[in-house]
Amino acid sequence: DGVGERRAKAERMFTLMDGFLKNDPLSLQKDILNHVEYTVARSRFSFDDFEAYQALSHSVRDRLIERWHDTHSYFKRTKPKRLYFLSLEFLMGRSLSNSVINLGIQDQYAEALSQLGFEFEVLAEQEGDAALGNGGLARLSACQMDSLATLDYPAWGYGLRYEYGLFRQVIVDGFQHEQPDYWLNFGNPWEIERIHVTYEVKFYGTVEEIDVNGEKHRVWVPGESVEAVAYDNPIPGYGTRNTLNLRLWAAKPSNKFDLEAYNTGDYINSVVNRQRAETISNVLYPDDRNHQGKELRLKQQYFFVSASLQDIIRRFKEAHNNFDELPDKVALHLNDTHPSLSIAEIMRILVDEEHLGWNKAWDIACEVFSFTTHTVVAEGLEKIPVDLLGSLLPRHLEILYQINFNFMEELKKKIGLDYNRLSRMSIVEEGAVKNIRMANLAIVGSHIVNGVSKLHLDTLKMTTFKDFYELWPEKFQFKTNGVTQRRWIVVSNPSLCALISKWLGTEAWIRNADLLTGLRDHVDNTNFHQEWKMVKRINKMRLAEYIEAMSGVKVSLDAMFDVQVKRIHEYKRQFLNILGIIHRYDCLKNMDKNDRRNVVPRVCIIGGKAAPGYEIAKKIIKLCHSVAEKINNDADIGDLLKLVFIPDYNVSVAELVIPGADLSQHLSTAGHEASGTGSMKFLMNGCLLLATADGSTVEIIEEIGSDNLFLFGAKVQEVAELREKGSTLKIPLQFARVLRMVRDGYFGYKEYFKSLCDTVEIGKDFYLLGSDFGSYLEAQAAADKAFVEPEKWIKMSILSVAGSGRFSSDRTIQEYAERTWKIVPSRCPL
Ligand code: T68
Repeated sequence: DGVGERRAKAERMFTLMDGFLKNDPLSLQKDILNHVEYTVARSRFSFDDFEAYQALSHSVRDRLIERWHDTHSYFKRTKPKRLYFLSLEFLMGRSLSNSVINLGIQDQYAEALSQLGFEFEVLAEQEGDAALGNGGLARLSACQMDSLATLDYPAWGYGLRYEYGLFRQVIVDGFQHEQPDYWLNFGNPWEIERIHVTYEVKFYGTVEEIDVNGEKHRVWVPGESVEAVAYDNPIPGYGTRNTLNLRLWAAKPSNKFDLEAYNTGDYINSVVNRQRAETISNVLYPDDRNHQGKELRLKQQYFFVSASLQDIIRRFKEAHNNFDELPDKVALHLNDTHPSLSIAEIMRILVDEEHLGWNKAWDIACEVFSFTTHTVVAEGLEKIPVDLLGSLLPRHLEILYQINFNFMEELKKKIGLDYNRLSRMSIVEEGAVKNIRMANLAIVGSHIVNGVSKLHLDTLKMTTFKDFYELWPEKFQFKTNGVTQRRWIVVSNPSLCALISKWLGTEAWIRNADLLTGLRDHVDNTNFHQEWKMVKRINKMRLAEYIEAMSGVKVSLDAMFDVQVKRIHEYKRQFLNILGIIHRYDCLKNMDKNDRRNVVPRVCIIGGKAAPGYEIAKKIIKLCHSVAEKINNDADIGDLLKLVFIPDYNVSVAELVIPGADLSQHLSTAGHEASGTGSMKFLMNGCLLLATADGSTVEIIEEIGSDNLFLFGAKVQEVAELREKGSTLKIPLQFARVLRMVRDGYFGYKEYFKSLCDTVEIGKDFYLLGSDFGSYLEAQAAADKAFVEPEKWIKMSILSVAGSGRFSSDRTIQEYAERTWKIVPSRCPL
C-alpha cells in the first residue's frame, strides 16, 4: 500500500545518506574539509582562517538543517498552536559559538579543529555581527528566540533581511562618524535562501467596488508590486533537538512580467526602475524615537507585514480549513508598534479575500494578536500621516477608519460623549496633519498589551495608556524582560560557566536559571572566593588587551573596571557619568599626595552609538573623548584614573566587555527606562550595579537585596515634583563646578559643548542630572569603599549571580507562553 511504499522509500533515502551527520571529531574534520574544497572552493591543502571559519560554519549549518527539518516536520504532523513573533529588528550578533554550544558539540569541534591546526576561538573571531537592529528591543528579540527554541515552544520569528544593518561607528578625532554596515559582503553562511518561497507585496493603486454574489465588496487594485524572498535562519535550542526558524524577508523586483513597462522602448530604464524594488529592505532605520513618518519606513513595515501574513495564512490553510480555528492555532505577537499594520492587513485578508463578515473577522483578529510596548513616553509612539498611508495603502486606510469608527461607537456606549477622552483614544489623530496612532491601533486590536517591567506597566497605566487601562484593565500585563544565560554566560564567559557548574555540581542551570540560587550556599567559602576572583581576573585581562588594541591605553588590572555601555541617550545620562569622572579627576588634582594612596584606581569605560541625527548624543561622545584625552595624558594621575571610549559597541563587543566589568552603571532618570536588559547581563556576570531605581532595577533589588548594589537618585514618584521646582531646585556646588570646567573650555571645544551644557542648566535640566549628582557621588564613594574590601565585594558579586535567575529570558518566555500566547511545549523526539 501507499504507506508501506513511502516508508520503504524513506528508509532507502535515509541509508543512502548514511543516516544523520556524525559528530565525532574525525567526521567533523571530514565535513569541514569537504566544505573547504566544495563550498568555499579553496584547496584543502591551503586555506586561511577566514576560509576555515566559512567551512566550519557550513558544517555547523548542515547539522542545524537536520534538526530544523525534524522540528518542522514534527510541528507539521502534531499541529500545535504556533506563535509567530513579528519584529522589525533582531540583534543576533555572531552565530558560530552559540550554535555549537546549543548543539552540544563544542568539545568535539574544538578537538577536530586543533588536530587540523586551528583554534576554535580564533576562527570564531572571524565572524561579523548580524546587527539587524538598534538596541535593547532588538537584542531582546534575539534572546527570546533562543528561549523559545530551548523551551520547545512551537514558534517562528519573522523579520527583515536588511542589507545594511545598524551603521558602524567610527571615531575620528573624538567625533562619531557613521559608516554603512554591508554585513553581507563576506557572505552569510547561516542563512538558507529559499528562492521558491516568495510572495508578491503590493502598494499604491485604488479601491474599487465589485459585485460578489450580488453583494458589494470593496477591493484593492494595487498599482505596484515587489517580491518578498524568504531567507531562513535556524535557531537551535539548548539541550533539545528543537531548532526554530527566523525567517527574514528580502525585497526583489517582481517577477510579474509587466508588458507596459517594457514596451515603452526604454528597455534599460525599465530594468533600472524595476531594480529599485530592492531599496525596500536595504537599510535598517537607526533608532528614531521621535517618529518621522517617512514613506520608505512605512513601505518596509507593510512589506514585512504582508509577506509574513501571507506565509502564515498559507501554512494555516494547509492544515486547517476554517478560520474559526485561527485563534486556537495561531498567536501573532507584535514586537512594539512597528508591525501593527498587521491588524489592518489581517482584516483585509479575512474580509476582502476570504469573504468573512466584518464582525467575525474582527473577533478573530483581536483574539490572535498580542502586543508589547518598549517605550515609556508618549512622544516615542509611532504615528503615520494619513495622507502617506492613504496613498501607499488605500484599502488599509479605509479599514483603519472602519476599525476606528466601530471602536468609537463602542466607546461612546461605555463612557458617553466625553469628547476629550474620545479624541485621546481615537486611532486617528485629528489636527493640521492627520495621523494614525499605531499604539492605539495595537491596543485596540490585541487581546493582551504587555509592558516590559512592573514599573513600566505601572507607569503606562497612570500616564500614556491611562484611558485604555481604565477601559480594559484586564488587557494589561507586564512580563519583565530577561536575557539568555546561554549567550550571556555560557558563550561569553566560559570560565564563569565552568566555575558555576563546578560549584553547583550540575549544568542544569543552563536550562533552568533558578538553580543559580544554589550559589548562595557557598557565599562564605574562601576556596570559592579564590576561584571567583581568578575568573574575573581572566576576563579583565581579555578586556584590557582589547582596550589597548583599540585605544592604545594601557590599563591596570588592579583598578576597578567601571563600565557604561548602551545606546547614547540623554535619558540614559552618560553625561552624568562623564561629569562624575571630571569630578573624580578634579578631586585627585586637588588632593594631597599622601591621601592619594587611599584612592581606588578606576578604569572608566564608556561605549555606545548615537543616532545619526541626535546632536546632543553626539556631543556626549565627543566630550567623553576630550575628557579622556586630558586625563589619560596626565602623567601626574597615572593609573589612578583612566577613561576609555570603546568604539562600535555591538553584541560581540558586549560579550567581551560585560564579563570583564567590576562595576556597571545604569543611570536613567527614574521613570524613563522601560526595563533595561544590559543590567541583567552584568548581573549574571558577577558585576555589581550602580543604578537608579528605574525599570527592571526595581525587581533586581527584590531579588538580590538593596545591600548588594549601589542605588542612587530620585525615585519615580519624586521626579515630577523635582521638575516642578524648576530653577529653585537644589543643585550641589560640585555639579556647578564640573559643569563650569566644561563650559570654560578646560577640555577644549568650548563653543561646541555649549549647547550640551545648556541642557543641564538650572531650570532646564529635564533629566535631573544636577539634582541627582550628590546622591550619584555618594553611590560612587560607596562602590569605592566596597572595592577595597575584596571579601565583601566578592560576596556581593556571588549574590548578584545567585539572584539573576529571574532575569533569564526563559522565565519571560514561559510567562508569555502561559499568560498571553497560550502555547505549550512541543518537543521533537530524538
Ligand atoms: C528598549 N527600547 C527600551 N527601542 O528602551 C529598554 N525604538 O528599556 C528595554 O529594556 C528594551 O527596549 C527591551 O524591552 C528600544 O530598544 C528601540 O530600539 C527602537 C527602535 C526603533 C524605534 C523605536
